[in-house]
Parts: sequence; C-alpha cells; structure tokens
Amino acid sequence: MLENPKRYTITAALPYTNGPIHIGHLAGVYVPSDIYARYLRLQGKDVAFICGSDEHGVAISMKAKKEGISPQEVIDKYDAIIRKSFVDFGISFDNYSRTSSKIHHDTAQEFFRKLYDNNDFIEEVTEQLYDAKADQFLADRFVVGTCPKCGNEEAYGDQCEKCGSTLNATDLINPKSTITGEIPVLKSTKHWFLPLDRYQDFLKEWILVGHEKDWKVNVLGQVKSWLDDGLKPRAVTRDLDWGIDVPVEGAEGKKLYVWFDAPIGYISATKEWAAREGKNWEDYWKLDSASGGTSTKLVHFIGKDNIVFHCIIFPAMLKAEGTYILPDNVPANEFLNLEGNKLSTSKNWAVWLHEYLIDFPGKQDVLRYALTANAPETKDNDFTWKDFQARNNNELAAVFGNFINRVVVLTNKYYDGIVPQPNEFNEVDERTLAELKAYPAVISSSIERYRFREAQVELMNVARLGNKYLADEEPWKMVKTDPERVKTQMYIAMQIAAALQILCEPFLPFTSGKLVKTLQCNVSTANWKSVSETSELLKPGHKIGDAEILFAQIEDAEIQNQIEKLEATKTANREEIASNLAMTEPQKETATFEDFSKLDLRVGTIVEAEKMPKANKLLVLKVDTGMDVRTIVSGIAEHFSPEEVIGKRVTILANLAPRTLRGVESEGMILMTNLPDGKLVFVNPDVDGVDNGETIS
Ligand code: B3M
Ligand code: ZN
Repeated sequence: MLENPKRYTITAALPYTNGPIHIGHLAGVYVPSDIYARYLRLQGKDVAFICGSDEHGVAISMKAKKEGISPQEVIDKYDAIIRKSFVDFGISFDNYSRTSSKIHHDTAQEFFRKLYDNNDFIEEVTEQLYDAKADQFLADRFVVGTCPKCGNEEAYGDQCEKCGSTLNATDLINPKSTITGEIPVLKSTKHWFLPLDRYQDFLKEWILVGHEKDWKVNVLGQVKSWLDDGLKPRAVTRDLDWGIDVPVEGAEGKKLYVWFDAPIGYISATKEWAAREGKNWEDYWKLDSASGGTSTKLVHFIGKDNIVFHCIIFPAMLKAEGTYILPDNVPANEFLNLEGNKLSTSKNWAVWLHEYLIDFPGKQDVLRYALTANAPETKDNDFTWKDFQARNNNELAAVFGNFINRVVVLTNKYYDGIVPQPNEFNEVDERTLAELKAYPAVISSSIERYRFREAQVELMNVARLGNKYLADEEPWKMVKTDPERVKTQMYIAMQIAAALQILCEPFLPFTSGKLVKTLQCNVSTANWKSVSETSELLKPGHKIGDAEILFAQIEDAEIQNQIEKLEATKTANREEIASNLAMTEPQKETATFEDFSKLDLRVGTIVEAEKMPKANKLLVLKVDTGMDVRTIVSGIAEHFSPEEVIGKRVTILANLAPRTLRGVESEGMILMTNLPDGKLVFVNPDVDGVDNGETIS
C-alpha cells in the first residue's frame, strides 16, 4: 500500500449509457467513491476524481436495436440522464467525461498502437461464433449460453456475471444468438489478442503477495481463482459496427473490444480535466521517470462483476505499455438487491436515481445514508423501502437532526444565537471534548480501509455523544438554577455541532452545506484535522443562524407508494411479457402455421376505461370485440388516462385464457408496442372502417 501519496487518482466505473443509474450502481460504486474523494479533499489532498459514460460495446448496440434508434441517439439520451442525475445527487467528480469523445478515441488508439508496435499482441485468425441469419459475428452480449465454469445459462460471450469469469464466446456451452435466437456457426476472422498468460507471474506476485494484506478478501478471492485457472490470451478487438476503430492496417471493420477501451477512459478523462485545470495529467497516471516509482495513489471503485477487468486485464495492459502506475487498491463491492430480488434493468426492478430525485426532492442525503448503512461491502445486501424510512426517521432525524436542532434552538433562545463564553470545564466537559477530538482518527481509520459503513456508524456516534451530553447535563433545567454552568454546556454542545458539520460532509454533503448556513461556519478553516487539533471550532461571540429541520419524517404513505410502484412493475412485467408476445427479444422459436392459426387476433374498440384501484400501471377496459363486450386489464395506465383510450381501435388477442388480475378477470390482451422513449402505443389497423370483430391474419 502506498504510504503518504502526494496525490490521488480515484476512478469510478464508467456507467454504460444503455440505461439510467439505479441504487445498485450508487451503493456499489458511486457513493463510496464520493465519500472517499470528499474525505481526501477535507484532508487537503490533491485529488482527481474521475468518471464518464461508457459508450461503446454491444450493450449500446442492443439497446439501439431495441429502441429502433441509432447507437449515437442511445448514448446521447442516457449520457444526459446519467450526467444530470450524478450532479443532482452530489457525486462530486472532478471530471465526468464520455468515451465517445475525440480525446478518448485518440488516447485509446494511441495506447493500442503502442502495444501493437511493441509486438505485445498476438495477431491470429480464429474461428469465432457467427450468426448467419443476422450476418454478424457474435461477441459479448450478442451471444448467450451456459457458463463452462458455473453452469449459469445466461452467461455472455465475454463474461459470466454470476461467477465473474471472463470468457471467450467459443467457451460457451449451447450458445445462442441474442439477435435472432439462432444457433451460431463458426467462421474465421482475424483479431488481436492480449497475451494475458505472459503476465500470470507478474500479476500473481503483484496482487496475491504484494496486496495480500490490503486488498479486500472478495477481490483477492476472484483474482486467485482466475490465476489458479491459468490466464489465456484474450481478444481485444471485435467485428462490430459500433466502437473505436482498430488503428492498424488490415483491421477494416474491426473495433476495439469495449473492455480494452473503457478503462483507458479513466486516462482520457484525466487528460481532459488536467488540460482544463492547467495540470499535468501524467502526474496522475505515469510512473516517475527518474525513480520508476510513484507518489500517486490510484484507486478503482467498481462492482464485483468488473474485478477481472480492473485487476487482471487493465493492469496487464498498463504493465505492457510500461509507463503507467498500477492501482493501489480496487475495493470492489458486492451486489445490492432490492426488496429481496436482484436489481434488473430489463425487468425495471430498480429504484432509478433520476426518479428518486423527483419522488424525494431534497432527500439526497437520506438515500446516501441508507445505501452506505447497507452497503454490500463484503457480501450482497438488500435495500428495502422500510429500512430507508427507518434510517431516516430513527437515525438521521431522531439522532443527528434532533441534536443539531436542540443546540441551535437553545443557543438562539438563551443567547440570541451568540456562542457563549464558557466557564471552567468540569471532568465531564473535558472527557466529552477529548472524545470528540478522537473521532476524526476513528472515522479516518475506517475510510482509509474502504469500510464506509463502519465509518458512517462512527460519524453517528459523534451525534450520539452530543445527545448524551445534553441529556445528562439538561441545560433546559439548569438554566433556572445555574445559568453560568449552562454557558459552558452550550459552548461544548456547539463544538460538537460544528465538528459534525465537518465530519459529515463526505457522507451527507447536502446536510453539511445546510449546517454551514445554520452555524455560520467558516468553511476555509473547516477541515478534517481542525476537529482533532482544536477543541474550539466556534469561538465565544460567534453568531449562528436559525434552526431548520434537517430531516423531515418520511411517512408510511410515501413508502407504500414506492412499494406499490415496484409491485406494479412486477404485475406489468408479467402483463407486458404476456401481452407483448411479438415484442419479446430474442425472437421465440419458430412457430408453425398451425400455432399461428390458434391465435384469434381481432380488431376491437375500447368502449369503457377506468384505473385499477391501487395499481399504478393497470387500466380496466371494456372492449367491443364484435363478438361481445368484454373486460381486459392492460398495463398501460402510466402511458394513457382512461379518457384517452375510450373509442380507441385496438388489436386484441381474443382467445387467450382468462386471467384474474387484482380480482378482475381479464379476457384477452391488447397488443401494444413502444416508441423509442419507451412510451407504449397501440398496435391497431391503420385505416378506419374495419369493423370490430374483423379477424387479423
Ligand atoms: N461500463 C460497467 C458495467 O460493467 C462498465 C464499467 C467500465 S469501467 C472502465 O456495468
Ligand atoms: Zn459462471
């Protein structure tokens, strides 16, 4: 572990721009990395906190196909959503860039070219999976199959997310194209391979020996299993139409593998930032040319599914290139689940950051706190809305907010907001101040070991120290009998409040900002060390501001609303999966004509419509099918009001077995499709005049 580094390069995994940010990303990567960066800045350290959108790769191409738009439109849409949501949530990147930028394309191609000119790649024609129907090679998420290591049947061509293994597509058992569902064939194609096997010994020594003591057990475990399996050459180019061109002759139509270019995105984003700030980017990434050592601590914050790329592949690339530093730590977190189920973008089983910010305005710190309190630092953990409410009401409001409120209200009431001149300290006062001055080192010790849950508990213990002091001293009673003693009590309580304003900043930045206003703190001197070096953060005579409620109660109804929103997602998912038969990707297995002739598709008209009570997504419709007027429940309530759909011509699947949804029997399905922005629209005859009941064939 690098002792006393001169500067820090902190990277947070670049989110794919194929969807918004959800609480799993926040808990795994962005909240812990932001706590760490803010903490270091409070120490006066030189920090480059770097991130950006990951805009290449098959995930983007698949999203584009699904939404019927171009990859560029996909990345522009989600880069904007992600970028804004990070700013609104207070993730304090020094630079948030994007890998579609020119500076990144140039940096990645330069990096590749240097390794190529150094003969660090193996250039080889191999047999790769090919989808003859789509006329496309199948790499990464274009192919799915059974993982040879753990048996997971939904492993991708480059990685199994279940056991974390990196794979070559040809390793998959029973591979299937996710474009057409076809069984792929093998076809020759040339690629450039990074000979990871050449770095086996170096990686073993550097990680399993060099970092045995300071890297997390879950990270060392994964790295060890790959090294024990023996590293193999890995293709770092692809046959794709979206990505960064391979900058060598004979590579027409080839792109850099996204996991080759993306980590280089940290470097290009640092370059971009350094140019803007008048700094030298090489200070943050390069070995010291004289000593060959480094005074920069590089830390990668990631989720566990990215360990192999940040501990094996990227370090091997940096080692091969020869002039870069290596990560000092990769404190990967495990996964966060939601209400007992795995977070799922495709099933919309998630709490989306941009939606949270709308549903809970001004409550960024509540989510930061709840996610840190439940952070999956050593094992997968679960987020529940009930716990979120309890963390706010029973901890933030009842402990932290309550302490601050009492100190501010009493100081305003007794001394018109002026910090009083204390009298002589007694033994309790001395002990309390001594305990307070010890907390910065206690919290630092946890943060420096990437134990943010533990660090946050210690932060709350500072508020508990304040509450205990006031509860034991009872200034509100003492003020009648010994007002001079109360001056000392309120002076000490005020020092604890001022310490909280500083110590809470990495965890609760918005609350810390409110306290600057309430306590009228001088932020230029408010740094981490000041809490332990001086026990007088606010001097007698200092005037504070008025009290404000830091953490309003979160009511049951708000939580119930979120839980129902999730439940409706489950129902609508079932409904959507059931009703959008033609939309499910990949295409289902071939249907015979007999299969098709069983489906009774008809034209109908919606004649009545009403919202399903207590189900955000469902409408109860009466549909004139030409044969009868029947009830059909449809998951379209978030896209259409009842009034909007009455009179609508629709296509219905009339002979689907009836199902009961929330006590209402639904006889049939309305066929819908999506606009690129995800809005549902009706699939219906594009001409008027077709009678209800007319069959569709
Ligand atoms: N885009 C995140 C993921 O695998 C991936 C991280 C890249 S960091 C260089 O979801
Ligand atoms: Zn696996």
